[in-house]
Amino acid sequence: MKTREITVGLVGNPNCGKTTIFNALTGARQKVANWSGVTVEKREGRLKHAGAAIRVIDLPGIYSLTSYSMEEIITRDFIIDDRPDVIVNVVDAGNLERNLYLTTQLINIGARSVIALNMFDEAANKGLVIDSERLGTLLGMPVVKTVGTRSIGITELLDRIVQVAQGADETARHIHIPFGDDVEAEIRAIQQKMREDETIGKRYSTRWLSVRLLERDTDAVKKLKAYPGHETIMEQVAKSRAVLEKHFDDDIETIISDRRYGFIAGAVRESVKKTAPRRVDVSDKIDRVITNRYLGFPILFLFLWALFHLTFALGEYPMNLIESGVHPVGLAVERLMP
Ligand SMILES: Nc1nc2c(ncn2[C@@H]2O[C@H](COP(=O)(O)OP(=O)(O)OP(=O)(O)O)[C@@H](O)[C@H]2O)c(=O)[nH]1
Ligand SMILES: [Mg+2]
Repeated sequence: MKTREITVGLVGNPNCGKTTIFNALTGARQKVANWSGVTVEKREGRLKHAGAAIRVIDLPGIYSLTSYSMEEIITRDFIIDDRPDVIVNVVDAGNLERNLYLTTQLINIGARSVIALNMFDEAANKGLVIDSERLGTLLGMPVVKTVGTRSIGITELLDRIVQVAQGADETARHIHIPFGDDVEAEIRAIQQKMREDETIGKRYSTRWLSVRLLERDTDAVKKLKAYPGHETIMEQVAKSRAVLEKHFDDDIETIISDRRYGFIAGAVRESVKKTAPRRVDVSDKIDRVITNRYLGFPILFLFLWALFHLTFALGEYPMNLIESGVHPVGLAVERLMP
C-alpha cells in the first residue's frame, strides 16, 4: 500500500531557527520560490523517513497568528487553508514564555503539532533545565529537544512527525486552553449559534472561530461572512464582548491574552527549573565588575599595589638565600687573599 505524502509546515517566532531546522531536515533537496503574489520567500523540500514520504515547508517567522502583517497572513492561511498534516512549532528554548504564546494559538486551532525545542544548547548555558516530557504532556504535543546548527534531535523529530501524522503518538492529544468560566460561557454561547449551520463546524473548529471573533479578528469575520447565518452569530459576538468588557473593565483582547499567558506561566512553572548558569556567565560577571567605569581603576591600582608588595615579600627568600651563599664564598676568598 502506498501511503500519502505527509505535509509538514515549520512555524515559529522570528529567528528561532526554522530555516536551520529546515536545512537539517531536507539537506540539499529543496526548492526556493515566492509565496503567490508576494515577495516573501517560500522554501520547500522533500525527504523520506521510516518509510514515509515527507514534504516540508519553511514559513516566515511570526509572533502571533493574527492577521496584521504579511508574514502572519501567509502563515495562518497556510495552516487554515492548506491544512498541513503536522505543524512543527519551532520554539527557542531560551525564550520559552514568549515563544509559547504562538503555541497557545496553534492549540486553539487544533492543528496537530510537534514542538522542536530548539537552541537547546543556549538554554542549557543559561542554566535552564527543561522537562520536555512534562511540557509535552501539558501542551498535548510531543516536545523534542533540538540543536539545529548541529543537527541534534533531528531523527527523533522525524520519528515524532511520522507518529503524529499517523495518529500514533501517545503525547499528542487535543487540549483546550482554559480561558476561565466567564469567557468560556461566552465562547459556548457563540458556538451554539454557529452550530445552527452544520457546514461551519465541518470547515473550522467552532471554538477557534469563536475566540477569534471575540478577539475582533477581521479575517475571521471575513471567513464567517461566507455563511448565511453570519449576522445572528455576529450579534451574539457583540453581546458576549459587551458582557465581558463590562465585567472586567478591560478590552477583550487583553483579557484573552492574559489568560493565554496564565496558562503558559503554569506550564513553565511545572516543567522548567533554573539552575546556576554555566561558568561562562560567572566569568562574564567578573569581567563586568573589573571593567566597570568607576571600579575599574581602583581595582587596577589595588592589584598593582598588591603585586608590588608581593614582589618584595617573596623576593626576600631568594635574597636571603643568595646572601647566605655569597657570604661563605666571601670569607673563603678573604682567607685566601694575602
Ligand atoms: N546556538 C544555536 N544557534 C542556532 C540554533 N538553531 C539556529 N541557530 C542560529 O540562529 C540564527 C537564526 O536561525 P534561522 O534558522 O535563520 O532562524 P529562522 O527562524 O529561520 O529566522 P526567520 O526566518 O528570520 O524567522 C542563525 O544564526 C542560526 O545559526 C541552535 O539550535 N543553537
Ligand atoms: Mg527563516
